[in-house]
Amino acid sequence: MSNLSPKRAIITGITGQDGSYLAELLLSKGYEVHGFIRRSSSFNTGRIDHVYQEPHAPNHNLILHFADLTDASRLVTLLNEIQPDEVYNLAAQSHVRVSFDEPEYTGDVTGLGTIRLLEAIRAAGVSPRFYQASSSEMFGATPPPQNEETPFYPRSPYGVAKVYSYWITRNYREAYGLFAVNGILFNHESPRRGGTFVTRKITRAVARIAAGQQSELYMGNLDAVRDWGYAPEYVEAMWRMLQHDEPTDYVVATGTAYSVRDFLQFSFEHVGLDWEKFVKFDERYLRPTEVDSLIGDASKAKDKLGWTPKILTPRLAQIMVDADVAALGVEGSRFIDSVVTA
Ligand code: NAP
Ligand code: F7E
Repeated sequence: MSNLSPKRAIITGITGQDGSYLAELLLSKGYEVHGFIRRSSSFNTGRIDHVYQEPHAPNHNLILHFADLTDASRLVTLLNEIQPDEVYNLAAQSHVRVSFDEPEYTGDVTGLGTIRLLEAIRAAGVSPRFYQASSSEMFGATPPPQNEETPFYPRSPYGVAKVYSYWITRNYREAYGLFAVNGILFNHESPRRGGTFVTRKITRAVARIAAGQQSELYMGNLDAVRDWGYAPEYVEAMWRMLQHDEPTDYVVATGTAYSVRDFLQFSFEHVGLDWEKFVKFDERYLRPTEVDSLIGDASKAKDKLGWTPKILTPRLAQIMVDADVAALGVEGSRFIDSVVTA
C-alpha cells in the first residue's frame, strides 16, 4: 500500500462491537475508513469516539456517513462517491431473541440489507472486495462440530435472514465474479459487547453485585453451549479473508465448548462469589426455538489464513468482568489490579 493512495474501506455497522474493533485495525494499517452510521436521536458512537477525527483536521482518515441498510439509493450514492477497495458488511439487527419480536424488520435489515448493498455495488459500477458477516446461528439445530460443509438449519428469524445473506453473497460471487466472502463467525465477545447478550449481561451484573449495587440476576436457558471467542481476534480474521488470493467462505471459532452455566461460574468466581446464590430463572429470556450447541471447526481459517485464536472462554470472562468492574469505578477494590480494558 502506497502512502499516497491508502486503501479505502467501508464498514457498515461501524458503531457496533465488531465495527469498532475493525475500524481500529484498518486505521492502524493506514486505510482510509468510511463508516456508515444510522441517524439516532441520541449519540450512538460511544464505541468509536476514541478514534473519531474532526472532519476539519488535515489528513483525517476516518470519515462517517449517515446511511441505513434499508435505504438503497443512499447506498448507491455513497458507493459511487467513495469508490472503495473493500466493503465490510457488519450492520444487522443482531439480537436473536429480539428477532422473534421483530421478525419482519430483522428480515429487512439482516437479510435484504445485504442485497441492497450488493446491488449498490453493481449500480455504482465499482468492484470492491466484499465481506459478509455470516453467523454460526445459520447452523442452528445441526449438531456440532460445525464447519464450512455443515448444512444450515436456522432456528430464528435472525438465523434465517443470515442464511439469505450468505447465499446471496455466494450468488454474487458466482454470477458476477465479485470477490465476495462469508465469514461464518461463532460467538465473539469483548468489553464492548452489547449489554443484552448473555456474556455481557453476566459480567455487568457480576461487577454490580460485587459492588453491592445489585442482588439478583435473572437468566433463561443455562444449558445452551456456545464457542465464545474474543472479538478483536475475530476482526483480524475478517481482514485476512479479504487479503487472500481466492474468494471463499470460512468458519471462525475457537473449537471449545462451554455452557452458559460455565460462563456464570467463570465470571462470579473471578470476584470470589458463588453464582448459585444470585442467579434466578425468568422464562422471558427463553426463545421459542433454541440453538442448543454451537462448536466450530476453524481448520480452514488456520490452514489458509494462518488464523488461530489465543483468548479462550475462561480468560475472556475474566477480561470482561475486569473491564466492567473498572467501568463501575470500584476504587480500591481487590479486583482493580488485574484490569484489562481492551
Ligand atoms: P452489534 O454490536 O449489534 O452491531 C450491529 C451494528 O449494525 C451497529 O453498528 C448498528 O447500529 C448497525 N445497524 C443496525 N441496524 C442497522 C440499519 N438498519 N442500518 C445500518 N446499520 C444498522 O453487532 P456485532 O456483534 O458487532 O456483530 C457484527 C455483525 O456480525 C452483525 O451482522 C452480526 O449479526 C454478525 N455476527 C456477530 C457475531 C457475534 O458473536 N458478535 C457472530 C456472528 C455474526 P447502532 O449502533 O446504531 O445500533
Ligand atoms: O445468547 C442463552 C440464550 O444472546 C447465547 C449474536 O451475536 O451469537 C449471538 O447470538 C445463549 C442462548 O447470543 C440468557 O438462550 C440464557 O442460547 O448471547 P446470546 P446468541 O443467541 O448465541 C451469534 C453467533 C450471532 O450471530 C448473534 O448476532 O445464552 N441465554 N439466558 C441468554 N441469552 C440472553 N441474551 N439473555 C439471557 O438472559
